[in-house]
Amino acid sequence: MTATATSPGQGAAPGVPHLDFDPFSIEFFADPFATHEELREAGPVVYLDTYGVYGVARYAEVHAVLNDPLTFCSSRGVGLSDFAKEKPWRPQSIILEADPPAHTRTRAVLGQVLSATAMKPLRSHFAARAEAKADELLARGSFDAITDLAEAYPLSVFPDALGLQQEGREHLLPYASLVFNSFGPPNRLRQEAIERSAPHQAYVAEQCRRENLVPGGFGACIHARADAGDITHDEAPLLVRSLLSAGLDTTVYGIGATVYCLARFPDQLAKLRSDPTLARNAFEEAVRFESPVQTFFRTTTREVELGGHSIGEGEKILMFLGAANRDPRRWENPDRYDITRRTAGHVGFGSGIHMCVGQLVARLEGEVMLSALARRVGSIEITGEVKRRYNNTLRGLESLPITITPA
Ligand code: OVV
Repeated sequence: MTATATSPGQGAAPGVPHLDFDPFSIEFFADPFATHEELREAGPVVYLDTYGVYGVARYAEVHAVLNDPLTFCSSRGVGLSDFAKEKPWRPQSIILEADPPAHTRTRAVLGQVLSATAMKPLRSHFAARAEAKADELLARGSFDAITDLAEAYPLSVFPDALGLQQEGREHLLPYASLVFNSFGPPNRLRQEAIERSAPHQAYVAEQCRRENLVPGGFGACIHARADAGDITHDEAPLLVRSLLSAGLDTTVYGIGATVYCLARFPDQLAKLRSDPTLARNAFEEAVRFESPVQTFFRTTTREVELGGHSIGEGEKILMFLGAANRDPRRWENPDRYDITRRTAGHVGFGSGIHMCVGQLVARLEGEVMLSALARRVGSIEITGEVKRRYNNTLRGLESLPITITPA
């Protein structure tokens, strides 16, 4: 392979192994696992010649980078593009793409809006919708587990919980797909998504305004925190935008991953059926096993030692979350989907101060949907062609035709 394309960095530090595969190519997305192993085995830190960036794929280094957010910053973007050198394609996120101290205030607000206390009144409604969805799908028998389940269920609860109007919701999944493609290099996935982004961006900007958000929802709660003085009235719509960006597609991929796992590993479905209280961990283990969010970047703010190498300031580092989540240095039988595994410590939701602020919403959706299925379904069979969906950041399926039978 030829090492060309953009070269943001100064070149690798001496002794760092070079790899020349493209971590944002369709071939890699189709089957990343052998390359993940090569990445981990090459060393604690590698240099990816295709983009002139460092990479980390072992659990220890991914965890270390995530947990030193001032050295490995987010404010220069968590995609390939360095905001110190290139203008962001949309106004910067004030939580994802921010560092302390600015991050601390916005994170506290979203953390409270999406807290355990805030989940309590949602649970019974989320569970009722999951049970209705499971009943409907069981009556149909055969359906597409991506569109009819993994997408349909979150769409039936999350936009209402946010307080969105009915009109225009068809923009939500395309907008999220755009946001996650935008973290990648200027390849076809990113460029085509941005070219087509105007109507989706216009929809999202409009829905983030206070007057368009139904009282009682997450969105209205965020705006109320501006009245309280915790954030400014200009910041509130941008925090709503973060929920619209990251709150829906991610759970679609998480639920899709879990169903795909249960369809492929019937012994694990049997275990789940015999004890539906395992539903929450079955979801969590699927987040580890498939890692719906595969990668994020950080940018170094100073010269720093990592994995025995000295890395200069202003270098992009690509974190392979999916590879860390299957690192045999950290996990026993990492390539086994095991719903009774101790999943704590996986980095599928990240780690440290930026760890998924919506994780309780995600787990609630995952738990109640999988629990509803566990209590009704006897078997899951894949009955058609499994088609992969390609995105610069997200790993998941386009289509998963299945037939389910009653217990
Ligand atoms: C975690 C995440 C993904 C995408 C967008 C955002 C956050 C945001 O804050 O906009």
